[in-house]
Amino acid sequence: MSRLIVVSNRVAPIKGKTSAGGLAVAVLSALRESGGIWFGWSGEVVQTAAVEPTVVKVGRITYALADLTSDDHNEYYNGFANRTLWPLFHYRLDLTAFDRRCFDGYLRVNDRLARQLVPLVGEDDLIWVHDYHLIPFGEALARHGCRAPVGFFLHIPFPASEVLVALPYHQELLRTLFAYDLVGFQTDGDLRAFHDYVEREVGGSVDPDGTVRAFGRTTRAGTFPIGIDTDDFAALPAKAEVQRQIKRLKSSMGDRQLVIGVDRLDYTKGLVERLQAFEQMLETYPAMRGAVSLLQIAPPTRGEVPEYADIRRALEAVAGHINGRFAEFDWVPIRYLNKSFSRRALAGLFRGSRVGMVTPLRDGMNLVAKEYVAAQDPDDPGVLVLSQFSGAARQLDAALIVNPYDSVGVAESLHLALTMPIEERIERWAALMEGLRRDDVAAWRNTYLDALRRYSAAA
Ligand code: ADQ
Repeated sequence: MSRLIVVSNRVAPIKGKTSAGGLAVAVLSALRESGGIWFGWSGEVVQTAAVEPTVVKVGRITYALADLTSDDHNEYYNGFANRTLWPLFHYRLDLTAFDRRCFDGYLRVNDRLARQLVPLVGEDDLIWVHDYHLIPFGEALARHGCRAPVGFFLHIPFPASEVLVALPYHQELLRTLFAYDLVGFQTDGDLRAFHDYVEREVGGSVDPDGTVRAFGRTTRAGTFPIGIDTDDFAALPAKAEVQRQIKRLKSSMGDRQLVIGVDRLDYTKGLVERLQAFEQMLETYPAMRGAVSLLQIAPPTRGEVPEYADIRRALEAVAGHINGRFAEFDWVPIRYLNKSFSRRALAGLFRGSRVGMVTPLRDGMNLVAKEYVAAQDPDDPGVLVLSQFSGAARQLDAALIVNPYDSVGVAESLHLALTMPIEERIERWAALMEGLRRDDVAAWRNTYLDALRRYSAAA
């Protein structure tokens, strides 16, 4: 089997427990199986970046880590990736910064990283590049003489053309996607948006077999929805330490019910709207006051990007307002925690919660939705309330699907979830779980890599 080289902006911690999410789990198991390299940013910001990456070998996996200078970090990471592409691809034109200097920095860093990887690439290697930080990476690899097959997977949504074309350099960016042998998206909706852009904006064409032609170049594009390690996650709540934690959680709740939300603190996750819908539920159904709390876990991320400080302030204000309005001396409606938890701890919290609220305003997939379902007790499962704007909603249609902008509708669904009879909870959960077992992370990885091998052999 060919050796795999995975390229992503960040590389999972080399030592210690993997508290990592979907991408890291998928990548690690693939690399352990076939042996290979994981290449990415070391997380270090230095004065002068080294010419060669630092290479560390652990078992069959070689980690190759490159540093960034502070200009790189500002322009590539904080700038074009997180202040332009992230908001734009999540339909937040109002938060999108347009700065040619940052785009140039993004192209420069992609070029340098690709140049650093090329000497490590062997003849039979297969390269898999991940996410929006690295769209031009494949083209940069080719520029530096790399001839290995290269695929790309976009973890976030691909926006509608009307939104995408607001980016002044959309053509310059999008033509680089055509350097890949295969471009993968999370959902059919994303793929359709890509086809639409190609056909309507740049006069390209799409063949029925998935071949896409534009800019005088050809690539293949397809849908590969990412999954979780379902059986592994489902086994976590049985562990003794998780059992103890669930007991502690339940005794802190008494006979009250818990609704849980777990997200990075990000404006795409619909956190303010979620809290407002919870408030609406307490207003519309007074019997729920004192009977249910929302546990919202949201550790801060991307602290150097100003929009993230804004969302943090907004969330604190709305949580404070709701608690001030409804709390009693022995009950608070919202428990808001700003820290991160291990996978095990999260599994315990999911298991102890009657409802999982996953209500992003836009999300490529959303793995929390899948993890919540996998962690449930098959004999007494909780209910998932899921945004129609998450990629996961395309697969998890036995959840209660909601429009996160409609606080009255979300409040009704939340109430329905909290009062749902056990037979219906079991029926919905079993349907969801069947899909999660079939379309797990191994299926995602294998389907993608098989397609990449096939298309690159045919090219
Ligand atoms: P994210 O935006 O980070 O990922 P998501 O898929 O929900 O969103 O989460 C990724 C992982 O982080 C999950 O495994 C989750 O358990 C973990 N996580 C989230 N909040 C946490 C917390 N408070 N403490 C500990 N762990 C936490 C991007 C895209 C998504 C896409 C994924 C994978 O934005 O749409 O699903 O990549 O493709």
